[in-house]
Amino acid sequence: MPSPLENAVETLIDVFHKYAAKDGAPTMSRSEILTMFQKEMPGYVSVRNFTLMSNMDMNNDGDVDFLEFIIVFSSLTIVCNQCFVEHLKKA
Ligand SMILES: [Ca+2]
Repeated sequence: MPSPLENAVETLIDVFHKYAAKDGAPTMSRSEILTMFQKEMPGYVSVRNFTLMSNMDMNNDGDVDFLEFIIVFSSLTIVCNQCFVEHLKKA
């Protein structure tokens, strides 16, 4: 049985390929990214995330590959951890 951390890694891979596969390419288009955020992260869909989304395509080739996807979600995890730590300090 996979551990929670193993599940987290597998989930990132599964989610990327679930949405990247919609148009048959191994990358995510802008519309696939938007659909992913709306379906997988409805609590995170905001102006900030749309800005984040527009920055996901780091090499400006029009699509988001797996490396770009992982870099963004690593950054998002760092920000969420900072919020979590600040919340713990106030508690
Ligand atoms: Ca790209």
